[in-house]
Amino acid sequence: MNDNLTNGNQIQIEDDRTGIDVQTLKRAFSDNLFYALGKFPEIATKNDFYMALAYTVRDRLLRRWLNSQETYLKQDVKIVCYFSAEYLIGPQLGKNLINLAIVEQVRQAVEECGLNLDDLIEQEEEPGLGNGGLGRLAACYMDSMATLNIPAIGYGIRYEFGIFDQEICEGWQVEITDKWLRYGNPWEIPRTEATVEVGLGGYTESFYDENNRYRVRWLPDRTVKGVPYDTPILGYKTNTANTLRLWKAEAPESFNFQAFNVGDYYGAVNEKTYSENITKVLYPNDEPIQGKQLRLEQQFFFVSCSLQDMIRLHLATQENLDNFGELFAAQLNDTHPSIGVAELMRLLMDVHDYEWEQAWEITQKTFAYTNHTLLPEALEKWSLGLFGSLLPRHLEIIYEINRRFLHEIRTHYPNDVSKLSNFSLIDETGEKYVRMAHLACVGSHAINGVADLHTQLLKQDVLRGFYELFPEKFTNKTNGVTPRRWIVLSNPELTELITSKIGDNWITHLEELQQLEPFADDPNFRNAWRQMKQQVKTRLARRIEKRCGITVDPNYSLFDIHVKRIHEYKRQHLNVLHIITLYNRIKKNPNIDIVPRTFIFGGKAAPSYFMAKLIIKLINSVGEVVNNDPDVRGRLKVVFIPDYNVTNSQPVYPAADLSEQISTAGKEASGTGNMKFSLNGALTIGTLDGANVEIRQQVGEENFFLFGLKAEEVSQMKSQGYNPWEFYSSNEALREVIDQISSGLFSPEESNLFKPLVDSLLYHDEYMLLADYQSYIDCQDRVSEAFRDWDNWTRMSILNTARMGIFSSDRAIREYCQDIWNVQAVPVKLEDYVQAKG
Ligand code: 475
Repeated sequence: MNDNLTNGNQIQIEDDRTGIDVQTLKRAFSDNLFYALGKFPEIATKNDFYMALAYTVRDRLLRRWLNSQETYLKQDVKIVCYFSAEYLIGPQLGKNLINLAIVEQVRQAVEECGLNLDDLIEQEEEPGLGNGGLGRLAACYMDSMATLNIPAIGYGIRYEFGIFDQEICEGWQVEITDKWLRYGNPWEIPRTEATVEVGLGGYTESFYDENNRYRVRWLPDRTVKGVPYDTPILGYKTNTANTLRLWKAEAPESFNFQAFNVGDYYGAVNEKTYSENITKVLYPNDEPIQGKQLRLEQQFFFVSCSLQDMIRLHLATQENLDNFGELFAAQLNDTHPSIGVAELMRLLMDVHDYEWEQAWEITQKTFAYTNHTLLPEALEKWSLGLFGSLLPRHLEIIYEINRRFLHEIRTHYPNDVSKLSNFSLIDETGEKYVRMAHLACVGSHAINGVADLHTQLLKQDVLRGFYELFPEKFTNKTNGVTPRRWIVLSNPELTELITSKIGDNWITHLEELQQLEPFADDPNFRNAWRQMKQQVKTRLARRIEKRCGITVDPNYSLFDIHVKRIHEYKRQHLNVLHIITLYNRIKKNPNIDIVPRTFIFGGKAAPSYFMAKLIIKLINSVGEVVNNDPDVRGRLKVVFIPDYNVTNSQPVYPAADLSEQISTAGKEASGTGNMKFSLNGALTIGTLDGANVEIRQQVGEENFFLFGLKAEEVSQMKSQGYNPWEFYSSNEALREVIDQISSGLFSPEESNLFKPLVDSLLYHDEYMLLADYQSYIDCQDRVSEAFRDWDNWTRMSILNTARMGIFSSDRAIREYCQDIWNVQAVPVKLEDYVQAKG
């Protein structure tokens, strides 16, 4: 303890909750263990230690967090409100240590307590509040906004159960409830004082107010309370800490009392359960589920809570809402929050007395919409019946938006009635639906896709009419990922190597990775690079051994990795066709000279998506045969890593030699895993789809393995009547592979097991695997040949990392700020900010 007494007789004791020297950290850690967890070290569990450390770290970012909020409130600054039904922020401890720049002190402090920092970091249960790319993008953007000192609030849903945990039993996916809150969440603070109420159901009535103005009011038949839970999102080495505000649904007390008074105790409790259901569970589909009332309730609930919250914040410093759109930029992360357009109109008109025209101007100025998908079946729509019974007032408002909009259409296209039904916010082609993408498009001042190709296809295809009508609204914002999590935290070996050559400025200015280019020709650097790769591959190999009981060779085997949600359009099964093709070559000639490969898969299938689950089973079944065939002699290994999530993905990206990005061209909006791989020095085998196109442009054609049909060739071939059978019957190797799957070679106990998959390929092949098969195999052969030349492979690997700088989410956020949000950075002061030493 005397270590805190310094400078002779001038006594300085660092605050237990802010000091960041090793001794203070140790004391804070044991204080938290005692006072927050109520444990002596002797009886503390690993989780107690994790919690004590998490509180110790949280203490150290609270000052920044509160100062940030105070700064935003005092100055009239414009705030970005990111509206997203999903956030996949991943574990927080490691990230916060990096952003506070206190990793080494903390490592030493816990070591001196006889603990290991990496073990404690691994103890954290991540908040799996999203399905995949869309939710993870929201998390990267929150990180970048904080790092760039952009005032921001992330609004979303605090699901009690996030995305299910996946186990693999006999090769099949089994879903386990994600009880992420079981042991407590040290990062969130409930703000019950900011609770709001949300109505649902009921009816509307019109009336004349005291000024004899015609008005409408909504009389909901039930209300739900929204309680905000706040998580600080600290930027990297800056004072800005923004808020992720997630809403939990609770029953209003009044219901309980009312029912209790009439003695209906059961009814009261039932009502409570019903209300709280709204934020109970994340829908585990990465495509929308049509027609589920609870899903619409979730969307409306969090959007209404958030807009009411913004209005409250606004009116704390402003006289009225006239300049709401000047002080808030609300970004709609896909159509999931697009009901916000109607809800803001309702709040402005029915609650705050605005006239339609001014309310509409404010609404359009406030919202902007990001589209994330080209799959037509993924466009959200709600049947009028369901919509009207849950949100009667919003349906009226949507009708009025539509009436005015279609009036514009009529003037714009006077002689074309077909335009009316194409543009209408209401789909009247069969059963009637509200089209959420149309609502988002008319209610926003900006619309963007998430990669160049995706934005082009939106303009040509999915949102073509809207593009013709308002071309000025459309922009592209190619996705990006945060280098803090996806390089610094996930790949310390690479971080150190890069920094040893070019310093560490690249962590916030990722373009500076360019400075690595000259080192691609330096034999010493290449050696160091290869060793680094070997080291991280060995790390992953150990995990695989532990987790799956499969031994893989990190030294000579090419790590060929395919991780993402399981989906037919992402074509994990095309990868399987390649594995079987190689297997057949070995079986025909056991002494064949083949480049050893480890095929690593990971990803969850939506629980109701039969074909995706069958693909998981196929991967595992093929693995079972290939991994255990003595003829293979370990040259091919197939691994399925269970429960792919942010935590489990972090050791995966750094260890890849080859990144599989093989979606059918025109189907993957962008991809972000593709960026994480290439940034970590993997080479990509990919189609010209999503951001692959731009990645290839950046890294150079010669450093990218391209194959397959292009988007326009896909649609051309489709329109000419694509026949997969022709490819099957004319390609011997392909035929053999398909026949083996159908014959039960990989499912001896049930030979018909994979029939649905085979039939789908032979008779429909929606995603054109058979058309792309030969091109894929040829390209994989080029990959193998290239891998034999280790030195050149390493060179290509270095060039990939060096040229990937533009795929930082910092770059993406700067573009959103300039082109869509019109917001500026606001530096936050911290008088007693204690700089990290050394
Ligand atoms: C794209 N999720 C990627 C990524 O832009 C892209 C849909 C409905 C309900 C719940 N979740 C979803 C998505 O649509 C999604 O994740 N889309 C992905 O967004 C970020 O990189 O290509 O597929």
